[in-house]
Amino acid sequence: MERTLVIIKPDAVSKKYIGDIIKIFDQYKFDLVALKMIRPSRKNIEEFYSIHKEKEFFKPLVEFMISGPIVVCVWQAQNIVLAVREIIGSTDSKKAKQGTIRNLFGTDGRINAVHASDSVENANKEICFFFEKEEIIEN
Ligand code: FUP
Repeated sequence: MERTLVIIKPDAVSKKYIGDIIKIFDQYKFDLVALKMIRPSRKNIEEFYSIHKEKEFFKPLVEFMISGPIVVCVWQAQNIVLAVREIIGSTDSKKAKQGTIRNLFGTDGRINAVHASDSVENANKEICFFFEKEEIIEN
């Protein structure tokens, strides 16, 4: 069984897409095992995206991610990590396949509605980054 971290980003929260996005994952019968709405600190987001700290888009990315509340959630199912990456679509919402979450709810290469872990290894790190063990439901 795998788990993955999904972030509903500030654009999707402010546009009232939280319910639509959760419903999509529910329809796949994935299990929601943790969920909270937070206002992440600048330091938090800089650390979360530290792999991109030398990139020219780092500063605007951080500003965007702290521009409003976000929803962080953990979903569980067999082989879920790659499945969710397919369901969200490619990074740039303008290029994301039709029907993917980024295509439906995102705007461009930065304002793209959601984040999802890109590997099992990163999923485990990202889940620990946002959640204490006690906050995750053990089935
Ligand atoms: P992804 O794993 O699809 O979220 O993509 P990346 O890890 O490559 O990028 C992380 C975030 O950086 C993206 F969600 C949006 C932002 N980004 C930009 O703002 N500009 C870019 O050119 C690439 C990524």
